[in-house]
Amino acid sequence: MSRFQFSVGPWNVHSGADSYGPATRDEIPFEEKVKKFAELGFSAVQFHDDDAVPNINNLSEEEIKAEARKVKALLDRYGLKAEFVAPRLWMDPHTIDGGYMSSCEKDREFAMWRSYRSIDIANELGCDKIVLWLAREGTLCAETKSPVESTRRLIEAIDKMLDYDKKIKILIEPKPNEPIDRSICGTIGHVMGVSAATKDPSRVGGLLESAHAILAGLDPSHEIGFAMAMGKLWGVHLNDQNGIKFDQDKTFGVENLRQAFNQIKVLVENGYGKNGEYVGLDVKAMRTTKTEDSYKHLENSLRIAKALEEKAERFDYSFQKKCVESRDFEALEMYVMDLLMGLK
Ligand SMILES: [Mn+2]
Repeated sequence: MSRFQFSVGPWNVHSGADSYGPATRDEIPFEEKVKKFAELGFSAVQFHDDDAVPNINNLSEEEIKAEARKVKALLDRYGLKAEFVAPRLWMDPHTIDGGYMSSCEKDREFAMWRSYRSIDIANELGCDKIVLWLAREGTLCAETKSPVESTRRLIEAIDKMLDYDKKIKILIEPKPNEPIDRSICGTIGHVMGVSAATKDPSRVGGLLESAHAILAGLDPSHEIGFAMAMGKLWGVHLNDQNGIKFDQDKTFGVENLRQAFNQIKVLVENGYGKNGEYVGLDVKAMRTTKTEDSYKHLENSLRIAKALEEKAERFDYSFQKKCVESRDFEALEMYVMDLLMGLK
């Protein structure tokens, strides 16, 4: 029995299309995914605004809320909560050059409209978190935007969201690059800086994705720890990543088990989840995966996360203390490897 409540986004189950090739699996209807998520033991679903309300651009504000209420009823039917809503700004023709930081005023207004609608949807779904993955906020050509002005525009956009709803919390999910070349807000440290510069830092925090930290050349467990030290880790996207390349969203723990262990360990040690935070997965099946195995990467991620939680619980802190005092880090390292190999 895990101490954690797990969440998952509908995009975790996808047809296998990538930048270089078409789909390799069938699309699975939204309700079927939700039913399966409940069966797999998830407690909550993560949403993009248009996961909850497809065709959002062509609906009125009232129509959007009505559509969101239908999704809430569907979640209730399967005993699931909504974790957050994230405006999906990167897919839209209005945000080719970015949303909050676009050079075009009309695009920036569109980004705010989608952000306000995301807040409306969150309210209808009964959740108080908005996640900003700033996919296209940065530069493809460095001289097109001032990093100073762009950073200020992000802070202004968040301030407007905080004004729009006095209870909403904004979580920035940092990523250093891809699809943008140079991101404006690439790490949890950047997120803490932006949070401090907003009008209500108590409502602006972070969501750390393992793969994004690795892409920044950082250890995810230290990014998690840094945010937790500030009381601002309000979400995680656990997954894995083989080195610094494109964002792979691999099954949690399959590339670097020790790094995965240390992510779970820091969450366990610091009481993550005690304020209702979810352990979110953001994992993709391999392109070779068949339709009938569409959920296997989720099952495997849960299995590894729970097994590592059990390892973290068994971690021998008195032995660790002894090793640290005698500066025998070699023995401590071998103990961790033995623990992970099932020899302890
Ligand atoms: Mn990712």
